[in-house]
Amino acid sequence: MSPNADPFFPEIDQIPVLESHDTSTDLGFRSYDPDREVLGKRMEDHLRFAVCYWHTFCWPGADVFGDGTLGRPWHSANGDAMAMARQKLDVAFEFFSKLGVPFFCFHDRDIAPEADGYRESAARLDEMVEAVAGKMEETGIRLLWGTANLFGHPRYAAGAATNPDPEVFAYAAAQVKHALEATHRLGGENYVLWGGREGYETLLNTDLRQESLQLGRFLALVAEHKHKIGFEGRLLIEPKPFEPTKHQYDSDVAAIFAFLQKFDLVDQYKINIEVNHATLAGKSFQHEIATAVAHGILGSVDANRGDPQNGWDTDQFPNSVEEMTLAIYEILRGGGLGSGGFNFDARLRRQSIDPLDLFHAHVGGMDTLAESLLRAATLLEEETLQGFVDERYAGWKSGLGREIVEGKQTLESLHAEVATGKIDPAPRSGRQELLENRVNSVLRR
Ligand code: XUL
Ligand code: CO
Repeated sequence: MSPNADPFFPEIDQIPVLESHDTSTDLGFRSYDPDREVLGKRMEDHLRFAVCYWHTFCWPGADVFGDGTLGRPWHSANGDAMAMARQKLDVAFEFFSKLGVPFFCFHDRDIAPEADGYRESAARLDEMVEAVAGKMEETGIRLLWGTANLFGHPRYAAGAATNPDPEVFAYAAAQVKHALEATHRLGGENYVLWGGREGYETLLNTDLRQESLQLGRFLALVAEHKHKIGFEGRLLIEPKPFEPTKHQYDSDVAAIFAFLQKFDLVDQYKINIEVNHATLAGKSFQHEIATAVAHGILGSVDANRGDPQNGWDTDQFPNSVEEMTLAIYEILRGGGLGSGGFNFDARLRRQSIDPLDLFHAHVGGMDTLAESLLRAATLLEEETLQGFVDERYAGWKSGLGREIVEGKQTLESLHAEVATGKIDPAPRSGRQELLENRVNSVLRR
């Protein structure tokens, strides 16, 4: 905190690591222990937790039917915008430190409010980036990723890179150049592009082919600039199928992979997968992770959840060990998140107005993911599933299977072999129920 700032969370010193059955306080970790070794690596280094600046400190608790409920002092309508940004920064770093997370994430506009005109907005960002750098140095907290808000201002109503107006493309390019450089200045480990309004509301006024070319060009320019400035972090694209637009171009992992291939960008981008965006796309989070792992493009995770009865982005904190275990199992099998992490892109419910609710929410999310990591490690160590899968695909490792994938067989040669009568495959059980029981037995331990 700034030397004179009063703590915003005076009741909290540091969230303690407790024994798993300790019920003496609600605000303690029962599964998360940063130093605990899991598969030869510290828990903190597996999970690499990050708090998101936007939901946690910028969102006032408003929805389309009502005003903000959270009443944070820095949300006041008549305060000086930069003074409030500095107060928010103090509170944010107090929170990160007391919670004990190693990382945070931000949009340019989260840390520095937009002013009248580009130059003044950019100057505000520069000023706040230096203030953030000071806080990072003071606390040792690092930046998991930075990003640019290309969806809030009315100029982006019809998209940023995919806007029908090239001047909006130019404005977005300027903003991303600056946010990427700010991320670089702060030692960010990744830079995220979520396609905020890159999509359409109606096909009646939309040229899909043109917008796709624009998006391809934009992503190429960002990759080019990353190399030019020597930013060694990874570029990540975050899929979401709809909301705010009716259809978003980066709808899911498979759609982005196809897009990256078309524009020859597969080596430049990885994916930031958000749990509830997978749900909205009609996929499980496990599916999205497994698809990214299969294509070698898994980057990072935005951890939250939706509500099974609601079709919108409720951004609730994760609380299902069952769901997260299977996803983390896929992450571990794929070799982990590398320089990615678990960012809590999650917000409180509108009625959770006590500042301490922020701690309850994050502690619950961190414990859920830590417990899931432990269960996933067991699935891996005990080969609960892998042995069966290996055996199921063993035919592809040698003989006929290997010849097929290595291109040594043709339709004609395969036809000839089948016609001899030597090939007559017998169906085998997929054993789904048995495997589900095995997973449940690990979850119940
Ligand atoms: C929106 C969303 C964003 C991105 C960053 O649904 O998830 O907050 O994570 O722009
Ligand atoms: Co997100």
